[in-house]
Amino acid sequence: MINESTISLVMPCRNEAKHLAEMVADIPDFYDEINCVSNKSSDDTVELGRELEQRYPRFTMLIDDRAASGIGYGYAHMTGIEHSKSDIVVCADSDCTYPVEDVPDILQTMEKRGLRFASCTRYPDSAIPFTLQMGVKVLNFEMFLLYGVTIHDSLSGMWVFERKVVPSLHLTEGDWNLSPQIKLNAHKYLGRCFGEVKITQKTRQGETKQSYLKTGLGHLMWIAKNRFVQRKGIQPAD
Ligand SMILES: Nc1nc2c(ncn2[C@@H]2O[C@H](COP(=O)(O)OP(=O)(O)O)[C@@H](O)[C@H]2O)c(=O)[nH]1
Ligand SMILES: [Mg+2]
Repeated sequence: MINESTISLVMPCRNEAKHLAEMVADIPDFYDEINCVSNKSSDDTVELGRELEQRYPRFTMLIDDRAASGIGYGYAHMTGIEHSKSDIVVCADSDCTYPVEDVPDILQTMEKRGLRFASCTRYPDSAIPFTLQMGVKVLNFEMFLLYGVTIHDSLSGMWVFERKVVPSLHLTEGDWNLSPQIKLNAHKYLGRCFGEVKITQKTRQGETKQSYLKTGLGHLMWIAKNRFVQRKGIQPAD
């Protein structure tokens, strides 16, 4: 798969100027395209992105400043995915935490297991703070109870998938809830072609800007509410 396929990287980005140049310089050559999408950055992220576009022909700085209650993580992803032209799309934060260099191995695992969408699970990982692990476990359990899906990392922000499955993902959530939505929809519409692949998380560069408690409660509500939303007339993709 890796030999024949082209690969796009999608990076949602808000105020990551301090380490963005370093991160982009380290992105392996097997990525044909890098779509970094700034959402309401108030530091030099966008200006730096313009410089990186001059330096690296495969790099594009996109801007999507839409936000839902101040958050635009989902909008940034949707815009990056929409602009991706490769066979394979890889989504990962712009904070150096996700091992984007491991994608060849991930693709091999996907091929062996017949997956078209892989959510990259960070768990089990004892290095992740206990309270964060507990929060994720609660959401994993909620997903199991309400959707029958067994998942180890309901909030992973790294996904690898065939671009052909994008219409099956039915992405609509502009805020943090795009993260549970993409997994639940991949499970719902792709069935056995959806699965998790283990990764090892790295140290974050720069500070997280989110409140885990507030975001976690938002996810808890959204996952429950989404269970009862009727989707009429939606057909799975080929
Ligand atoms: N905080 C925040 N980050 C955003 C937003 N839109 C895009 N991002 C990017 O989304 C990624 C995830 O945010 P992060 O702070 O790393 O959250 P965490 O991984 O849960 O700690 C990062 O690459 C951010 O730069 C947004 O609306 N708010
Ligand atoms: Mg992150």
